[in-house]
Parts: sequence; C-alpha cells; structure tokens
Amino acid sequence: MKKYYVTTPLYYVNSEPHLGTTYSTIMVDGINRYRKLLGFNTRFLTGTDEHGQKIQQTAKERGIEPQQHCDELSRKFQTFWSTVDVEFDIFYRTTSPKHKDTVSKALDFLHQKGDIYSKEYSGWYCVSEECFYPETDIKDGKTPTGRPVEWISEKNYFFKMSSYQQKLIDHINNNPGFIAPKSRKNEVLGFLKQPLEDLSISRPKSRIHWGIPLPFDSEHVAYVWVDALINYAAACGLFQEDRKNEFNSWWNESFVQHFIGKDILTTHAVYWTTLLMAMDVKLPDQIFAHGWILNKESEKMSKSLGDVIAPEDIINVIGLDSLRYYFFSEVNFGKDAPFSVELAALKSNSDLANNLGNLLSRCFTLINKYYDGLVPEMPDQTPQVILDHVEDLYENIEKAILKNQPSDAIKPVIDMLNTTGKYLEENAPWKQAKKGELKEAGECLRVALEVARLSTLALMPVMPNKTTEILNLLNIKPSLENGAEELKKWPGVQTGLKLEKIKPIFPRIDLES
Ligand code: ME8
Repeated sequence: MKKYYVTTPLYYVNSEPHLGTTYSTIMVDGINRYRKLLGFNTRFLTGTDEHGQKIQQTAKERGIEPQQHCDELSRKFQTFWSTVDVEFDIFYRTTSPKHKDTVSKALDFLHQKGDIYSKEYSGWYCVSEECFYPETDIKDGKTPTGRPVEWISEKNYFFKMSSYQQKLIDHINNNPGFIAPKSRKNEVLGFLKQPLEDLSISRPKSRIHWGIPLPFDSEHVAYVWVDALINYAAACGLFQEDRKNEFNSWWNESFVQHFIGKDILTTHAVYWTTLLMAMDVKLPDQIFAHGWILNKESEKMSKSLGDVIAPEDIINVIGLDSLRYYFFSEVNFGKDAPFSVELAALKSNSDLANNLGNLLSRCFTLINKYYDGLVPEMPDQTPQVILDHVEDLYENIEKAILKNQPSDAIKPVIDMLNTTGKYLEENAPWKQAKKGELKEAGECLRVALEVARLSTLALMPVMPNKTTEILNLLNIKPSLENGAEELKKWPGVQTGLKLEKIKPIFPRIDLES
C-alpha cells in the first residue's frame, strides 16, 4: 500500500489556536483524509513547539513555570483540534523526554562529524522571531517585519550550513516538486543565490534557560528552530535504535510531505533540509507552503493583531461545516485568501444549503410523498449529461489532491450538482408524480439521489460528521478506506431502501438574525 506521512508546523505555545493555525491544521486534516480516500496508508502529525525565549517570557509574564505554561497551552491545542474534527495520529510536543533525547543525539552526531563549531558572535537579535538579522535588514531598530531587535554579543555554536548550499540547489533543481508551489521554489532558489551563512544553533543558558542543553556544552541550549524542526523525523524514530523499522517505513519509504505557511519557508526549505543532508537522512519529498488567511483589511490574521476573530466565535455563528467547507472550496491553497464570516456564510448558503441540501430534501420529501419513502428504481439509461460528471469524479479528485489543490476536488462536485439541479428542473418530477407518471418521476429522483450520494462521499474529508450523518440515512456505512470503491459505484443506494423524513441537513445561515 502507498504510504503517506504528512505534517503541519508545530505551533508555538505563546498563544492559543487562532484562525491562521486553525486553517493550516484543518487543511492538512482534510488532505490527509483525501489521501486515505485515494487508498494511501497515512500518518498525520501535528503538535506544539514549546522551547525558546518567547515561551520563557510568556510564562514569566504569567508568573508560572514554563513547563506548566506549555502543558496548559499544549492541551488547549490538542483539545481544540478535536473540536474542529481534526484527526491526527501523532500530537508531538518538543518538551517530551523522547524529543529532548533525539535532539541531543542529532546534535552530538553533527558535532562529532565536524559540522558544528563554536565562535564569538555579535548581531541584531529579534526575540519574537527567535533569530539574528543582518545589519542591512535593520531599519530604525526594527526588522523588515517591524519587530524590535537588540544587539547581542555571545559565544555561539554554528552548523556548517554553507557547505551544503550547492547540494541543496542541485536537489531543488533535480526534484521539481520538492518545494511547491513553483513561486516558493523560485523564492528559495533566489535566496540561495547569495552565499549561505552558517547557522547559529545555540543560545547561552545565561540568556535562555528554556531549551534543550547541547550534549557537548551544557552552558548552551539548542536554538529553538533546530530543536523544533527535528520533530518531523524524530516522531518516526530518528536516532532511536529500537525504532529503525518504523523509521524506514514512515520516513524512508513513505511520501513525506510538510505543509507550512509561507512565513516559515526558509527554515524548512533551507535549515531543515541542510540539517538532514548533514545527518545523512533522506529529505522530505515535498515542502508545500500555503498562503495566508487575510482579514477584512487584507492583513495576515495573526495572534499579534488585535482584530483576529476567535475560531470558536466563527463556529458559533456559521457552524464548523461551513468553516471547513469555505477553506476547502474557496481558497486557492498556495495563495493568500480573504476570510470573513459573511464570505463563509454566503458560500455555505449557495453550495450546501441551496445546492446539496436542497437536492437531498427534494429527494427525501418526494420519495416519501409518492413512494412511501421507498427508493425507486434506476432508469435503464442514466442521462449522459450526468454520467459525464460521474465518470470523471474520482479521477478529478485524485488529480486535485495530488497537486495540492483541494478546491479543485470540490469544483467537480458542485458542477455535478448544478447539472443535476437543471436536470431536475427540466423534468420536474414533482409535476410528473402529480400527473401519475410515477415511473418517470421515480427514475429522475433516483438519479438525483445517486448524485447526492456521490457528492456526499466526495465531501467526506471536508465535513466528516455531516457526511456520515447523510450516508447513514442512505444506509451506507462510510469509511475513508472503502470510500474509493463507493465513489466508483454507480448506482450505490439500495432500491427499495426506506428513507426517513428529514429536516434540512444544511440550514441556511441568516447573518442578520
Ligand atoms: O512558526 N494564515 O509557529 P507559529 C494561514 N513554531 N496560516 C497561518 C496564519 C494565517 N493568517 N497564521 C499562522 C511557528 N498560520 C513555529 C513552527 S515548525 C517545526 C515550527 C499557520 O505558531 C501557518 O502554518 O507561529 C504558519 O506557518 C504557522 O501557523 C506558524 O505558526
């Protein structure tokens, strides 16, 4: 079976989940579910990044120990993901003993190999981004992103990142899908046109105590990015003698894909990949950087902006399905996208309430009214206009997911629903049935019901709960693992099945009230 290992970034525990991190995690959850539907054996990792000066400071401001702060916030992330139907296999924490041990082993390996050395270093340091900035980037005491910096002089350990520059450029050029979308690949290649500097990988304990001590100098802790990046491979057993088979299976033999926001492209595409090269470990197969969710002012929604909408509040107004559906159907995954409650509600009303929801309620109501609720027979020949959609559906979903464009997996579903809506209007089974043309009306309703079944199956990864509810009404026991088989079936509902009377499945969202 094809294997697929997918990751989100590990989020900092200096804030609770917000709409930006919720977006990333929901998208990866849905993509992982689509991969299951396409027959992959999958493993999905998310988690929290818990070391560094930012976390140390946040805990200090709260007057509690950093570990207590991390435990509380990490738990919030973990429970919040289950409330938004995110089903991960691994929730990874960088303060776990196993992680600390692996980071220590990894750094020891690099040190012994001669890829880590120490020197005195002075530079502009930005606490909130946890990194040094070159003099040329600093304007009026601020980073290009407007964050304050301080001048710092200290002994640091460095990773010989520069020695891997050419190897990385070659790898990117030889593996066209390695960094995606293409614009991000070009961005990294542009960055690599300048000589790559060595990477400072330590911070003195006198300044930051909240980190993993270096195995060869306990007066220093590991730079939080190096610590955190190692998680992806550590979670599969990197440098763990007793997990060699697992590492082979889930890292070496799987399609390994990191999804990140475009803000953290360099750390992943350059720091992480050169570290892996130095550790003689296979690189991930793909790093995909998605765009940002923007607020009404077209700014990146972030925890530091006061006007960020809490995801809980959004869900209270429009419901979780509408939020997940908006992300999947409306956002071009590689690009920035606006978000507002109004936009998500409009999308939900048009595609879910008026289209799929309406189709389902028409089928259920009329079949109850004229056929005692018993599913009528299929016609001898399904109209070709409908079959054209049905026949390509699975393939279109597969193509969309393999090219990381989930909205292209939704579009053929909506096109199929639109065609079916027209087909219903043209045949008007409600009129046919009234006139006593029960065979014709029944066949038309059955075709429509089959389209509703397929649409629901195709949307399982996006709205896992709601689609299960609908499929249960059709006596289909859905699972992503047998989803492909179901999606390729035509017809798939049992003739004569008794349909219950239903309330609207996707109620219209009335924003005014
Ligand atoms: O950078 N739109 O953690 P972080 C879309 N700990 N995605 C957004 C977003 C927005 N407005 N805001 C945030 C870190 N994100 C490090 C990562 S990985 C080993 C360490 C998402 O809590 C997006 O995925 O700042 C972005 O890359 C990530 O949150 C940053 O999360």
